[in-house]
Amino acid sequence: MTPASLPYIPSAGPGLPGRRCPDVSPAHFFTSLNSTKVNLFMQRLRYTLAMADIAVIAGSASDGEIVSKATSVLEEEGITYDFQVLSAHRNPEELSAYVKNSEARVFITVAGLSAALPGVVASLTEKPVIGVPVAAGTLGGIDALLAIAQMPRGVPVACVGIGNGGANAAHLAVRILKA
Ligand code: AIR
Repeated sequence: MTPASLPYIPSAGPGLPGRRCPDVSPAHFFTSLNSTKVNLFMQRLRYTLAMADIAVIAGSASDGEIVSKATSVLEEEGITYDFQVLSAHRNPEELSAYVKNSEARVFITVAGLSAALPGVVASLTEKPVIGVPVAAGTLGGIDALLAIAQMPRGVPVACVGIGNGGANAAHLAVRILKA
């Protein structure tokens, strides 16, 4: 797709240029702008959305397939959730702010490779954290599984399986909510 063939998005306010963007969703539009005001707005919006019972966080948009296995179960069960893509390695500050301000009662965290996300979330909250390993690289998800399961004492993460992990994470979260 050439830039000229992309949809044109008009300026969001004074000083912000209009631009051509491959993804016209509001979330992508706002995050793609490097403006303190807009980022602040996004941060507030995230906190508002964080009023859901469950927070689902993925390390990357590329984890979407596994995330949807979890969110499908939550939707079937009628459980409210908020979904964010926040990497422990790429967005540590945003992740910390989001977790600390979240009203969610359980966190479902999805990551592949050197999957620090579940452990980092568990270090930021005392609420239950479920980690879902993703088969993202050459090691078939074993790397993520071990990173999620081998947590130091006092920082627990409930680790589900590589294959059916997305769905089971949601089922476990629902059981925790009902306990
Ligand atoms: N990841 C992202 N930040 C830290 C890690 N470990 C994981 C994502 C994804 C994989 O790395 O959760 O499973 C590849 O991410 P990407 O964005 O390169 O496709």
